[in-house]
Amino acid sequence: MTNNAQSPELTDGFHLVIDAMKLNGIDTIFTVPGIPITDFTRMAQAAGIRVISFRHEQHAGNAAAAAGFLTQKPGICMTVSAPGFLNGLTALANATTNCFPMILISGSSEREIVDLQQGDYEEMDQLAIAKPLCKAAFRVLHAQDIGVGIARAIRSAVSGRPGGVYLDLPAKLFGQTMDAEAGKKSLIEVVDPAPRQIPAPDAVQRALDMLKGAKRPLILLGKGAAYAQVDADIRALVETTGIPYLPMSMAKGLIPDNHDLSASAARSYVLAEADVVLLVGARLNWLLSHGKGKTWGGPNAATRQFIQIDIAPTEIDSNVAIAAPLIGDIGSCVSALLAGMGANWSKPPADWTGAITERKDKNLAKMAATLTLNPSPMNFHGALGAIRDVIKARPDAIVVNEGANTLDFARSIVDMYQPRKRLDVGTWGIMGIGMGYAVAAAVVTGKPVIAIEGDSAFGFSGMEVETICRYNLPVCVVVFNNNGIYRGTDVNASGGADVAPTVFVKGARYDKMMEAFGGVGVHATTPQELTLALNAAIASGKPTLINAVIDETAGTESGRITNLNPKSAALKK
Ligand code: ADP
Ligand code: TPW
Ligand code: MG
Repeated sequence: MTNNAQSPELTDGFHLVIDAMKLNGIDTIFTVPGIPITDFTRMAQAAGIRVISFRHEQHAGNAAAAAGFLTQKPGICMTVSAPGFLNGLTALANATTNCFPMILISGSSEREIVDLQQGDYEEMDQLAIAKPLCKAAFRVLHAQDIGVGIARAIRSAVSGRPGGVYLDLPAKLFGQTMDAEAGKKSLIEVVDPAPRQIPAPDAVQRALDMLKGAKRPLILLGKGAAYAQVDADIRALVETTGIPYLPMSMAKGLIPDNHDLSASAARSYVLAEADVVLLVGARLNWLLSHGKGKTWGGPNAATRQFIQIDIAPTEIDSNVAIAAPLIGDIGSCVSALLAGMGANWSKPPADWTGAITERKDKNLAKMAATLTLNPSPMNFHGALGAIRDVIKARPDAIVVNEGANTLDFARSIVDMYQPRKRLDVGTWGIMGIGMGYAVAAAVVTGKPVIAIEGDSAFGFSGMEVETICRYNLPVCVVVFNNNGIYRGTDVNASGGADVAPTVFVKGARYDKMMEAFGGVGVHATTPQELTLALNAAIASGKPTLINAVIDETAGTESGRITNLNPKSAALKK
């Protein structure tokens, strides 16, 4: 037990929280200090916890969420009361939406004053506000309950479907003292925080029977499958069955994207044609067109059957009927399927796999031709072709990706070869995750990080380049600078002096932002310059920002989700 509270026989709230964290293997905190947690961050650092201090709580929160996804341990974000708490809340809600385990711990003002609305410093009923936006929310009022509070927060974050948890710690709690020995006894080391959930044998058999009867089977891998860290079994499932698979964007690399059975380059074909679809840790939400409509049309639309592996039973039938739900943790479900398959599982009919290969080859050839065009000014393909080759040579590098065109093109052009190497805007398509995710990826893995950022997307978290420089993290940010949101060519329809809402300062030099804090800034106008700078950044491990100048006419409105833009009824007439 840390023992520098007021008296050798006493401990206090500060130290109990720190000791509870250490007891549970929490070694990093992402934070912005201030009343009432400033001393906490100092003491945590003194006690050997890594404290990464940000410039804005949203990015500290995003870092915690990414750390949770990468490690299966809840990422910890710690903030001050009211405004700091609210800044962290977007990240907490986003983590919950994406099923990433994190804990937002916020200091709060005095309950007696808050509840009577007497106007305390940073007064806010934080617990009530957090509750609907996360998986669970707790408040600890007494020092002797800190152990229970931390244990419940950890369990809630990582067990079952992972998600965000809010833990409210009033300022007064930190200074509360209690007997050191009793304090030590009050702490809980969480045993088996994310218990395995074994699927029922009849559910396994139902899934196997359905898969066996399939003529045009397809496996869809989602980020739940990446999170589960059972990479070898998932690869064995695909290879043993010989079933073509599609990775959702954060499941890219779980099996190398250049694998024979990857159907990514024939995506629309396989979604339309498949007769039995096995979902592994992927939800049938908007990213999969809700499992219906044009995307899922084709001759088998009426009879298509879904098998869904998920840890959350209520996910089943959320959009379409699921014929074979398989409820359990992905590791247990996949190994049960493998065990049930036996040695002579017959591979899918050759007309199915052959038709996919044919389309793949055609689309890949088309893509290769586009990538070699190299127009000037540089377009998305030129720049991403360069990044694609660098990643191929450094498959251990982690890619962070946000933007619209910058996101959609990078997802299809930049192949991934290892699991959990791609972090992006996820379920919400949220902008602003860039620098937070990049910091977390660098801190928890020590691997090179390449953040592929639209110029708009980068702006949401751009100030954190100072954080990247301060901790000297091996992060290379590539800003795809096309002078605006989607493109830089919109005009103000009124003819007034203001530029259009989607247009930024032309020819901005984002590279200077990194230079301002001692990092390396590069202005790149060709794929060759980009390749050189990126390789240098990876070799040196120095914080780098490459301002990649992209043709401002090259992008399309909303990237690939133009169809989700509401149309003006007046203009349609
Ligand atoms: P994607 O966006 O890649 O399609 P989603 O976030 O929509 O992925 O889906 C992830 C799913 O994985 C969630 O429904 C979640 O409940 C599930 N999941 C997460 N971890 C596990 C696990 N260890 N075992 C089983 N299911 C899991
Ligand atoms: C929190 C809306 C979606 S994509 C985008 C915005 C503002 C930026 C696109 O421009 P960018 O990319 O990054 O320059 P590119 O290559 O197409 O030019 N606020 C939040 N989340 C979202 N999704 C938005 C706004 C949006
Ligand atoms: Mg842009």
